[in-house]
Amino acid sequence: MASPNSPTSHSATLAEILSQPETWRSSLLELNRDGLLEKVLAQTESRTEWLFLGCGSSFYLAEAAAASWTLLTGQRARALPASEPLLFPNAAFLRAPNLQAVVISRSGRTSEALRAATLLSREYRIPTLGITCAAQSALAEICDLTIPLLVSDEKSTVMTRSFTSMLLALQHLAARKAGNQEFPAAIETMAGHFSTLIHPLAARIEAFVADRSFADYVFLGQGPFHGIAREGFLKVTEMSCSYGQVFHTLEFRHGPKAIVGPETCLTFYLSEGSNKAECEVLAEMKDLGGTTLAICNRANDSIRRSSDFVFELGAELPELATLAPFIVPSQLFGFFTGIKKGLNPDHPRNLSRVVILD
Ligand code: F1P
Repeated sequence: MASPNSPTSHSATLAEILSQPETWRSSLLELNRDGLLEKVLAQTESRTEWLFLGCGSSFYLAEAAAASWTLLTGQRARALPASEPLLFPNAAFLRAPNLQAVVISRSGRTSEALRAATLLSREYRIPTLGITCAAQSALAEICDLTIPLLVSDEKSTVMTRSFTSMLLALQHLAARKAGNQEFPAAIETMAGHFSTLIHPLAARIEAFVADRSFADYVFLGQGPFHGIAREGFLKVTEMSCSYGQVFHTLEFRHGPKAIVGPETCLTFYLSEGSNKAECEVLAEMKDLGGTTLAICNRANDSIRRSSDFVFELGAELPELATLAPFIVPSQLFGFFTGIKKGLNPDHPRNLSRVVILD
């Protein structure tokens, strides 16, 4: 890991990535404080369809949250970029009965997120729940109720611990709504377990990146892992200005695999539920000569044979509790790839921390 005077030793982004296990614990304490969670559950009790909205990382968070919501509660849930209801309101199906909106924004200031919250609340009379990492945000002024996770805020431009903390909070809310006592305890277990893995993982990723260079990056995930694959792509693109693409894992066979060669870096976010089908794609891409990273909870011989890099979480957990830790290898991969390319992930090229429109 970083020597005292290397560019990484003072990086806020790296420090925030490495702080995630502790931050997850603190943000869940914040969520449970002052009866906020109970208040949200009471206010949304009658809502039966959920629409998660956000921009950039917050949209990919919305995708992972929506899939988690349906799997945990059995209710219909979907995700849209905040721009969609603004530009195509009729396609966003805003008149669905008992619709509840959840607007996700780390800053609570992104123009599209604020405009979407206003449109849904004021024009369509849809109850809106905000979730943010900022205090006294414009989002909280608009939404009926807002979950503030202030301990998860960041100095970094790119979203890292804010993404995973808000995802865990929304999963926790879904589990509580479903009367699932196991999931909240599982998150605590996961955070404790992951805190023992994150530093060695960072060292391994830094070494792996140092030894290789790639022409392009592919991120593959199914079901609730697809939103994580989308965020993995964005992390590597934002921090290292690299070209990436995202697919549902099995979709990659249907044409895009034409690009695979030694300079193609493929990251697989392997579920447990459809592990066999996903591992068949992994083995096939290895045979095509691609460089493969497997992010999984349990590795087996087949995964190890087909992977150049394996991250095995190795914990007895409900599958959804693995989504947050599974994004961390890609956060680290994007960071160290950016450093290797002489970039500064704390100040990513062309990006601002918040997109404010006129
Ligand atoms: C959303 C966002 C981030 C992106 C960049 C610009 O911010 O698009 O996803 O990484 O930081 O802003 P927010 O609405 O969650 O504050």
